[in-house]
Amino acid sequence: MAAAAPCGVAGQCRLQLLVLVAAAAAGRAATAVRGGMLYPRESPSRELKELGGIWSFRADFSPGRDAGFEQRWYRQPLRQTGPVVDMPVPASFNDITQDPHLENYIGWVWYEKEVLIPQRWLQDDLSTRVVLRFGSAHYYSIVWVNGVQVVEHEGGHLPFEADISRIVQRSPGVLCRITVALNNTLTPHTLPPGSIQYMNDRTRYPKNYFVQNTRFDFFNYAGIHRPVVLYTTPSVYIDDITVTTTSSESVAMVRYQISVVGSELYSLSLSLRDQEGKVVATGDGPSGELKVPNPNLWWPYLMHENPGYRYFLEVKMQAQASGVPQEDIYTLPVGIRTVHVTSTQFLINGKPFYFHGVNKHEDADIRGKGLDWALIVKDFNLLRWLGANSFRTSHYPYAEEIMDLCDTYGIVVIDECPGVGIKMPESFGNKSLQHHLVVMEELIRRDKNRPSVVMWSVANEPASELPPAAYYFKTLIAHTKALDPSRPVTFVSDTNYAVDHGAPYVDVICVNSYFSWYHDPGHLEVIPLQLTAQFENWYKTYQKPIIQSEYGADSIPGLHSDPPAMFSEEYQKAMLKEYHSVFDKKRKEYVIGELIWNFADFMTDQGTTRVLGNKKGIFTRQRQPKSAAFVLRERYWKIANESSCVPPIIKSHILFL
Ligand code: BDP
Repeated sequence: MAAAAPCGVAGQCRLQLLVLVAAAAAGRAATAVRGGMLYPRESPSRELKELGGIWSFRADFSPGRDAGFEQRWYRQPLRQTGPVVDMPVPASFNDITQDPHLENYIGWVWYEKEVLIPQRWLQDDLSTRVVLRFGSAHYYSIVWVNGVQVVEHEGGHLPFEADISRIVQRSPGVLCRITVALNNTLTPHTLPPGSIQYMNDRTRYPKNYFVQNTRFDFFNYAGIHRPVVLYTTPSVYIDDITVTTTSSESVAMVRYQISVVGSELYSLSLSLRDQEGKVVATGDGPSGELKVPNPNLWWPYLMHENPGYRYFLEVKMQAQASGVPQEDIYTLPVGIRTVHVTSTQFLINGKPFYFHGVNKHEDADIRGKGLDWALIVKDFNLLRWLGANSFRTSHYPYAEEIMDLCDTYGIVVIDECPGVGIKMPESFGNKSLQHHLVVMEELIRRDKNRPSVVMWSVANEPASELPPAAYYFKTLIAHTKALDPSRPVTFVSDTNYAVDHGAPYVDVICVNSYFSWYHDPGHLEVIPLQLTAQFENWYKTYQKPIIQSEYGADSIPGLHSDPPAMFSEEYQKAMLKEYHSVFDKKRKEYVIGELIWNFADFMTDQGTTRVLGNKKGIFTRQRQPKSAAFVLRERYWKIANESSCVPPIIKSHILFL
């Protein structure tokens, strides 16, 4: 990625400084994440207003990318500061215009939307709390409402919000102006990390030329990627709910913990309803246990005829605030399931679970990483057509809307944080680690109640052979387990088993390998030997179950070659089959899963090994199947049907789908 930065040395410094100063400040403020991050849902006490659509947009092309701050663009309508363009939200900004400078832009961009706050939200003198929430924005965000800064957040892929009640109360009836400054610069201490490289050789580069270097293999799309909403709660409100579940054959326990903000004087009542709306358990108080007789467990797709069963926990809070009665109601979907790991198995509800699934990306033409309902539903239909029961959120947390559908359909998730491309030694220092801990806190706060999430992944392919990786992963994994003792933790490794300093701390070994692709290219015949040795070495060293968390080959749809040659559809198929024959031997022992790289082709930086992106998808970027998709489909359905847990009815789904 390259961008001309027409600025002097001072300007160059300012560009980096803005990010670094802001990031450091956020790190200090947020070492422990405060408050809950409940997904905004309407209820009798809560209203919701979506702010998606067209926003005003301006990239700051000034020398130091800092004109917006110097001229305080947030103080006035953005259009009065200079030329603006229309920008869709949610979407990445990169591919929306015809301007190549914007596609590869690095630095601050500005978004703005004017919204009318419903009169009734302002009528009751602050007993209605108005919250502005961003599902995610990449990477560093500062938000103002009517010129007043309300929140600052580091990191894409995770939500953040601000209570804006006081600001909107001040000017009822007037359009409320939301301004967002967003910076996509990645530094050695961001997640993912990156570095800005200034090209100072004036014989080869124009003045002030710099590039953003990264060590990950997807395009660093930026923008307001997920829904922006305004929602209300009473001023005394349900801030957070945590549930964990245990079960035996005839009874399940749903343990809960609830935090309320705004008053010490409140009462809580809970009722758990089944899918028919029947109350199956009730409770009260901020913590306790609900006993569910004859529970319907949450089962993965293809493991049960009714996968993804969820109960609904209605939490009702009643309080007095300044003598005025207040009531807040929030309903949380709850799946009852357990997860256990042994030295050879991954158990869901006590039954062995084999991950036959995919790795994905949030990626599509035009919208980049922006949330798109049509794409989301299409992808779930393709996953189910394929017979995939799981995916890893490679390489960052996916939208909450996607996670909801995983819960609903029973698609099992390995939930990965944006710890991808951690290769530089300085990215293993304390500053990076502190931020990584905060990111795990934010991720767990967001996804802790999701039955689909069965394991956390704290990183993908870090340089775990470096000595500081030992302390880094020991601390990171211990922190993750302390935050959520109910789920196993892993990270995904491509380091040699003998020198991996992080592997001692994981519950499940996740290994990526590209035999006959990046190593011994074209030599499919080496796969059985090398893959068998890979599994045996890891198992001998750690006695932990293993997931093949990535394997794959690029193929250009329509490119054919027999005998198979690299980049043809035949080669991709042949490579999969060689891997599968080893999986079939080792899954009888301790291999507990296989996740293809990748579900669909996706965009990357330009490079000599990428042809308009990474082509290891079994579907094209437009979601059309390559030949490999049919190989995988046959295999996944066969595995599902062989499993003793699958009742015959599942078989008929093959015809249906
Ligand atoms: C793996 C990375 C993944 C890449 C893939 C590839 O984890 O992000 O896209 O290789 O090169 O090493 O296709």
